[in-house]
Amino acid sequence: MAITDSAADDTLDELLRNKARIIELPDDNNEDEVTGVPFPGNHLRKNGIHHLPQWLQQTTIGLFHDDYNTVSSEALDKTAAECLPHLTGQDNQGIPLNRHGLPHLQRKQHASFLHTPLKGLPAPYAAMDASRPWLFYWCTAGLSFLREDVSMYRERLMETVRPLQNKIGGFGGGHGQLSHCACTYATLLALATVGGLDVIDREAMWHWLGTVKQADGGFRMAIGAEEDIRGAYCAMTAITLLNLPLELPPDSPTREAGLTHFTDRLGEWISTCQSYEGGISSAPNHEVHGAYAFCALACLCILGPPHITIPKYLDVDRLIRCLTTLQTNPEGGFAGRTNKLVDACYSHWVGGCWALLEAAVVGPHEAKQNGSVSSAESRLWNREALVRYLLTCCQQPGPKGGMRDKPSARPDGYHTCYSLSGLSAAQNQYTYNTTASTTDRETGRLLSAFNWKGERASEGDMKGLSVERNDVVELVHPVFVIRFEAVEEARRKFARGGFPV
Ligand code: FPP
Ligand code: K
Ligand code: ZN
Repeated sequence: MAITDSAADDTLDELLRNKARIIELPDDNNEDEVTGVPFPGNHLRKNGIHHLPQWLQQTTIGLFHDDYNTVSSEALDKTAAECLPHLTGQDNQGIPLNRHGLPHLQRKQHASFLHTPLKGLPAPYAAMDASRPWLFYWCTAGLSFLREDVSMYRERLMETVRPLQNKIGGFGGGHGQLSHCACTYATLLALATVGGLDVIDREAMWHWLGTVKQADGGFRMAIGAEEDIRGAYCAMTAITLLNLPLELPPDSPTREAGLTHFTDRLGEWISTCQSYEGGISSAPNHEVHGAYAFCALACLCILGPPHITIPKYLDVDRLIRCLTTLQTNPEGGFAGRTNKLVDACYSHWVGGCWALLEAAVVGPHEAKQNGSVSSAESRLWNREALVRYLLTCCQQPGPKGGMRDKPSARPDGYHTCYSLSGLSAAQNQYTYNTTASTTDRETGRLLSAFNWKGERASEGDMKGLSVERNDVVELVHPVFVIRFEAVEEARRKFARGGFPV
């Protein structure tokens, strides 16, 4: 006999009654008069703040949390326990509250945290020698998301990255290191942010990218290195922002396999990274991770308009279902993979997927009723929960500032940059202009990634998200993850294409 819906409901009721553990609440909690749900917000009421959202009032540690303890379940419980006092406002770490009772975004402190590494680093940072371009990107881009002026870093950054650029094209992590797609991507975005793109040898870059393109359509991270989805996204970012020719250079080994363009077999290769779970892995048959979903979606948004390329190469419903499970309960941020912990950096890697997916789902015909972040197609994810996680759990208190993975972690540039871009994704609205051209007729440049529009959070959005104007982050480009102004400058600067420009 088939299980009827009502039988399924009964089973769920039973599970909720018997198995689901209501979160451990602070001492001062009574049941809420209206819902009968234990209400972890009495201390907020004491402060005259009545607003604690429904999802947080009713939250449980996992709907199907059973009594079988594993290393993973214990780590998940420990994380929930360290976050709850912050989420409920019991512990605000001394950060001043906005009028909705959420900690303000500590703009000045986070800016100072990001300026510091750009001025010189202490010896222990030698361990990061192969990742220097990432530090440049996280700090300069993060500062720009806070509307800080970064033009004073232009000359120095140009001089610093000059020796990282190899004669054969591309950038390595440090002096004398092999050119690498990730370092090239990070250097490019940092240079775009400070206005220093002139240092890049575009023609050499084009040749080098021709040596990492593979016959199956993907890209290796470096010559002889692994082929994965990061390579595809990083390489296509460079080709598009710098307006390099889409034709493979004559010396590209891939030409022998019959390929003629960087885009050949690329969408098909990305398809092979979608797993049985619906999520995206670094390469075919690897483990799904939220960060790779962003790389795949952003790369498809470079190849063409989201409503065309995303459904063409991915099963959108199954991807949405998979990413939805990554928003964690009760923290409200995102985890990178199934059964793992919330981490602020996934506010970008997973949080950044929604604008791209929403554009894929909405398409050209169902124009949005209004641009508000509360409109129906925005409900693929809980923006309010992400904002609350970032503002309450991820801000390091005190004058040094910075943002962190979770309360027990120390702040760093990586988590500060991607917390800010995740905040921007949650607070503002990003839409794709389906009527704009997708290719430049003169140069062949792919234009889809330039067709995004950002709209700042409206008064209504801010109220819905419990933030004030000063808690809202700048518009961050949903594909290139730098400010729109920096994308626009790169578009204009290389509009003529060819070598040299
Ligand atoms: C697991 O780390 C993380 C990964 C396997 C992938 C991380 C990938 C990115 C952050 C994206 C890189 C993108 C570009 C463009 C270079 P973990 O086991 O420490 O974390 P987890 O427990 O949260 O999965
Ligand atoms: K992690
Ligand atoms: Zn992280």
